[in-house]
Amino acid sequence: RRLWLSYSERSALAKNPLACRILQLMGEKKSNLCVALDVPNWSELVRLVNLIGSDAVVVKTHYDYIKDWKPSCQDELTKLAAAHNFIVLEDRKLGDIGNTIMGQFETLTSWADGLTMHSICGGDSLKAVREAKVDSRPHGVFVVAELSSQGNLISAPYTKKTTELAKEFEDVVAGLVAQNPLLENEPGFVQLTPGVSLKAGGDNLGQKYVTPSDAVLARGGDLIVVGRAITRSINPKETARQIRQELWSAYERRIAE
Ligand code: BMP
Repeated sequence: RRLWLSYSERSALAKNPLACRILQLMGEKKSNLCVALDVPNWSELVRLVNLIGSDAVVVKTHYDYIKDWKPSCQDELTKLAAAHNFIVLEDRKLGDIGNTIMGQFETLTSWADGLTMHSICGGDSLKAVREAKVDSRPHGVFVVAELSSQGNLISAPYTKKTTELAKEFEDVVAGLVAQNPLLENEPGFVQLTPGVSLKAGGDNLGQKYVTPSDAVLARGGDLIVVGRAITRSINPKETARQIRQELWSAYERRIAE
């Protein structure tokens, strides 16, 4: 069962190379923290990466959130990723016909290791990812099966169909973006779980939060996305360390069960 095996054991079971690399790095770094750096300027992103990059396994970007993003940021981010040993996930949430997805995937993987995508266009959009011409580094997609926001339009059948697509395209799908332990018998997939903060609650635009330990233990998350709880903290480094610690001890409890 996915939830009871260690990340290192699971890395050998992953069919997608990026899932394999993420699971391996989680075991090595002893971290299951993915930090979401939704900040307005590139300099702020660099400042935060230098503070917390070593605590995170994955840095999640929305490059179009950054007002002064320019092509040179791509190389700089690659260098920062090498220096702090993290993986770059661009949360672009692709969702279009196969041909469009193919072009977007080829362009964005020149700097991002992984991308998020919606399953709304069905199997051919994943076939496009499979057929895209990319370099030899490990790449993959995280497919949105569930969303953390209140009132979102994803239905139970959509979630179920998305999990089936993930299995059908296990070579290109690194995992699911999800709020619940889907794919419980599939240890090779990584569950990416956002909507996590120090306290349960939400923001005033529909985001909903669970605590770090609930994200891992109740929600089945493997790689936990934390954004503003860290980036807007008075002491981002200290907060990242605290959350990292809470996430890792919840994981250790989970595999010990
Ligand atoms: P924050 O922790 O500041 O609320 O940020 C959460 C991050 O995760 C954002 O970058 C958001 O785009 C992303 N996200 C989410 O919050 N819920 C989802 O269901 C899927 C996401 O990608």
